[in-house]
Amino acid sequence: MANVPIDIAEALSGLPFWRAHDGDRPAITRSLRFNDFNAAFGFMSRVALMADRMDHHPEWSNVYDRVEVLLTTHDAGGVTALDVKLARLIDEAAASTGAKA
Ligand code: H2B
Repeated sequence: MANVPIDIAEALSGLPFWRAHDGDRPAITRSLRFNDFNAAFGFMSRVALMADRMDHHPEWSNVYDRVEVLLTTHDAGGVTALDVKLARLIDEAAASTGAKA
């Protein structure tokens, strides 16, 4: 079952661009920077379509060329395989949209 919390360190072991959220709840985060707003928003548009198809949605924010992403599974109260799957898709979208970090 995909909706069961997993160990965050284990989840992060296969996700070199991600780190543990330093906050009040279990989550993983990635900070990204792009060439400009157009690239950042293009990335967000791609991810939005994938996330909605998965019915699994990021918490994120954008300031010009930067995007901050936080993934957690609200229903499960932790990080699950769904977050790892979405993180991988985000990494692919980031690479193909010219993410710098
Ligand atoms: N996204 C995330 N990140 N966690 C959830 O628990 C979640 C979601 N639940 N997207 C979904 C939608 C749920 O609220 C709907 C009703 O399926």
